[in-house]
Parts: sequence; C-alpha cells; structure tokens
Amino acid sequence: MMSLEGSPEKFVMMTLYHCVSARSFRPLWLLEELGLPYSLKVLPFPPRALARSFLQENPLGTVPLLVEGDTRMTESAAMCQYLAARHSPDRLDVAVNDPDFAAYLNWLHMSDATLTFPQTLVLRYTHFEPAERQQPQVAEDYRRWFLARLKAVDRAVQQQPYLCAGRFTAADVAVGYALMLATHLGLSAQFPPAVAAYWTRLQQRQAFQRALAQQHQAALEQGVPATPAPDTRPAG
Ligand SMILES: N[C@@H](CCC(=O)N[C@@H](CS)C(=O)NCC(=O)O)C(=O)O
Repeated sequence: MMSLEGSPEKFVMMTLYHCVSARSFRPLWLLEELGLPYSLKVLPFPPRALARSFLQENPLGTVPLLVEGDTRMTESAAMCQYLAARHSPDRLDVAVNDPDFAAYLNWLHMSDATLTFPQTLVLRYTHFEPAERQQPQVAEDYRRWFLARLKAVDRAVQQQPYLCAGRFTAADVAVGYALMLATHLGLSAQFPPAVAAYWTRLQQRQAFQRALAQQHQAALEQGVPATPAPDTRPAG
C-alpha cells in the first residue's frame, strides 16, 4: 500500500473521466507531471449524448470528473489546485505563505473563467450547433475576447518563463490547456511571440507528451474515437 507523503493515509487509486483533449486534459497532464498512478476512463464526446450512463456519475454530463475515494470533483482548474497541493507540496503548488500565492490562484481561476470560457462560445457557435443555429458574429466577438484576455499571459511570459513563483506550477498546466484549446480552434497563429514561445515550452514537457500518448492509447483500448473533443463535429 502506498501512502501520501508523510501521512499514514491509505492509498486510493484516482479515476479520471476524460474526453480526448477536453478540459480533462488539465488533470491528466498534472497527474503525469506528478507521476501518480490513476485509472483513465475515456468517454466519447459529448458524454451526455453518447455515454448516457455517465450521467449517474456526474449529472452535469461534463468532463472532467475526478474520483478519489469519497472525493468527487468536476472543475478542472480546482483539480489542478487540489492535486498539486495534496500530492506535491512545494513542487507544483504555491504555498499560502509564498508572495506569489495570490498570483497563483488568480492564474488558476483565470485559466477557465477568462481564457477557456470564451473559446467554448466560439466552438459552440461555429461547430457544435446545427447550421441554422450557428452565430458567426458571436463566434467572432468571443474570438476577439479571448485574444484580448491573452494579453495578461503575454505580459507575464515576456518577463519570465512561467506564470508565477519563478518556476513551472499547476497554474501553467491550467493556462496551458487554454492555449491547447486555442490551437484546436485555429487561433495559435495569433498568439503574440512570447505566448507562442511559452506554448512551445509547455508542449516540450515530457509529462505533456505522455498525457497525449496516454489519452490516445486509452481511447484505442476502450473503443472510443481518438478524435480530440474540440475537433468533433455533429453528425450530418
Ligand atoms: N468549468 C468546467 C467545465 C467542464 C465542461 O464544460 N467540460 C466540457 C468539455 S471541455 C464538457 O464536458 N462538455 C460536454 C457538455 O457540455 O455536454 C471545467 O473547467 O472543468
């Protein structure tokens, strides 16, 4: 039995419910960074339509869902904070007494609320909705919204290789996923040079590469299409 560092707690295998390259890539990448054992369950996208039994696990029908014993989480940025604090104190988290603690939390929350959310509107109104419900103007407005909000990342990575604390943290994983999604949306050509270089640095990490390989292999083994969720298009 494995125990948490410095704790007599019994080891409980984590289960991550995931769709290929959806927001659940955040905890998947972080699990690989931490070298923790986990079970990966890959679902077709969107699970609410194509894996209806998943609604019993998560009534929202969304991924990620992280289960660790009685702990159940459905927010990807919170999972990054949880996994880093619980499983890698002083490595991928930022301690409460660190001068960059507030910046760290701000990046974690910004990763989804400010940098991923507008992109989901682009996806929905250019690709996921049927032709008669598509809204090119909404998509264009939120494309611009995202690129404007990216200025915060640009300013940070012009001055340092990672977002905060002078090192790679869970916040880089959370924000990195927003850049990954933007790449699927064809927006990476519009990244400012410092953001493009930062994104290249993140993709070069071995744990990032392993997370890509793991999701691909798990999808094949579990008979789920390996098409990235953001590249999925409704049938017909
Ligand atoms: N804020 C949540 C959003 C979760 C979410 O909406 N996930 C998307 C995939 S990226 C999903 O499962 N969509 C399927 C659906 O809405 O039915 C997070 O960061 O985890």
